Amino acid sequence: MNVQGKQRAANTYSSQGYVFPLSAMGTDETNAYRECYESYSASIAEHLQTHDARDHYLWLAETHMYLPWVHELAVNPVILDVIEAILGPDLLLFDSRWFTKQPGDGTFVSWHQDANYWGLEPNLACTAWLALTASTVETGCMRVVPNSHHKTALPHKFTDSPQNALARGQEISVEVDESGADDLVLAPGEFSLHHPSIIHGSRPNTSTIPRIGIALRYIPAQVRQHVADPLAMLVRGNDTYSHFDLIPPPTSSDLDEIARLRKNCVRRVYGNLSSVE
Ligand SMILES: O=C(O)CCC(=O)C(=O)O
Repeated sequence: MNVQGKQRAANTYSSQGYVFPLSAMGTDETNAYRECYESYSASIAEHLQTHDARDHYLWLAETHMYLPWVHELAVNPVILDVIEAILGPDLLLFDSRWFTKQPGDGTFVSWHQDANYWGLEPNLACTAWLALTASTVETGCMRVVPNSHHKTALPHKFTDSPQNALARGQEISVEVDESGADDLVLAPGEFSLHHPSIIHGSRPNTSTIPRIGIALRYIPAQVRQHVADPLAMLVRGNDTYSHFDLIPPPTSSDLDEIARLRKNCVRRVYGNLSSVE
């Protein structure tokens, strides 16, 4: 993307709270990553089948910390260039999460604002949502309420639908006017960016193909996170603030090492939420 394209994307993001579609990679590269995802997903199929969507984070969150190919996706230069235009040159990745919906599995995401439960100060972050398969109205693409990032934080409640992909079923507890909601339709290899305060969610997959995408959450190095032992990965520039413990990019393809890292990372990030199997 050229300089003007990046600046246009950054301006749209700042005025309406999201921007899409942006192209991260071509068909061959996208297919190669989709195969990586499918092979990983086959290796954890038993867990995904025997656990509700709300518990899938145990295998689908923070994979950039333990799977080298996900780290590669997270440092895609096209994505990082636009994020840099928005957040500046020193970038950390503090969270990632695959959001997969199989045809007819009912998985959805309730209306929520990410900022509400991230504990970031200041509230500076940007999520890139990268599609490996078509993310359409039928497959259950993300939906956002335009300009809602200008609103103050809305009250949320925890809900307990097993098909809500959010670990605690976080949901805005006042009425959301979804009449003007925008569908973030993406082709494979495209991504959207959304602001931490934008109201967003998604409906179930009513199509015959899986929807596979990953949310990659970036912050500038000066941000603090008010949680015990904050953990992040430096993905561009320098971190002169040391507000986070920095985890190095994963390099091992040894399955035992991957399993050990997964448990450590997920326990560290989600420790007080659930026991990590
Ligand atoms: O993938 C989805 O449907 C929702 C994603 C989401 O809530 C997020 O990235 O914050």
